[in-house]
Amino acid sequence: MKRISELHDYCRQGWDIRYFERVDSTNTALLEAGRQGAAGGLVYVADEQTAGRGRLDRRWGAPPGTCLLLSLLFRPPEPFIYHAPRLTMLSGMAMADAIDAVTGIAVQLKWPNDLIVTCDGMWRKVAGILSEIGSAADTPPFLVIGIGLNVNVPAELLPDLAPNATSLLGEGGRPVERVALLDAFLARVEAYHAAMQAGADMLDLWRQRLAWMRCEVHVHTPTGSVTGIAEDVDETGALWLRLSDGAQQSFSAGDVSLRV
Ligand code: BT5
Repeated sequence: MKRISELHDYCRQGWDIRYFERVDSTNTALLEAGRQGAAGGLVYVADEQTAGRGRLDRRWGAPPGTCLLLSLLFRPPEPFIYHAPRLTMLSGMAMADAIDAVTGIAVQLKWPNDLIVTCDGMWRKVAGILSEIGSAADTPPFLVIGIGLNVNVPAELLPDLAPNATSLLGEGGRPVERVALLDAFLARVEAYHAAMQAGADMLDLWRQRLAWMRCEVHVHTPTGSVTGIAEDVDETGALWLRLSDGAQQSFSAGDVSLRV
């Protein structure tokens, strides 16, 4: 299998793509680059992360040379609170589209930032997104969106990642060229970005594509779990549940599972 670091001749207009054979975390490194003043459009891609991170300081694992591990730096225009959640939303949609285009595997978005494969009410996680805001003195905040996609992780290594982890190899039965996924992903990010600038609201598109809307779900948070009907998502990306007593409750973070 070709290692991404051997494909440093891949480039795409409008993006400044840098490759790491090994890095602690593409998000951590890109946040630092952003603080040092790096321009939007900088992309870090790694073959291996020694300290890959999920949300809430959770670990993100990836056997070296098997996954797409990347982070994008955005410097959105004002208002930041409008653009930042939408850039995260469009990145998830772009990766789901890229997977479909390159492999034909149907991937769904699961609130807030997971890409999953579903079958008979069961789900398996193929990718996760970590969106982080960076700042430096006297400059507007910037956004780093990191995605870890399990591409060619062999089935026997998946349980080491998480009990419900899957990979494109595991789903489709054949290895997938990571650079083809990267190229398709960046093309879709560009297309969504152009649509957004032309007035399309990524929130509407994202809302339509989220799994389990109008289903009964559990939302697990560090302070406990709440059960309700997943009714909507709002401007900030928060999930709104309708509880059994008719009240509504919103969640800006948490993990969702389907009530079975
Ligand atoms: C996420 O967090 O899903 C966001 C993951 C973002 C990773 C990318 S890789 C490039 C960039 N650089 C970084 O350092 N991070 C980003 P969360 O929803 O908190 O999921 C973390 C949980 O998923 C862990 O607690 C495990 O249970 C599980 N997990 C860890 N590695 C996994 C994998 N490769 N596939 C599926 N599940 C995994």
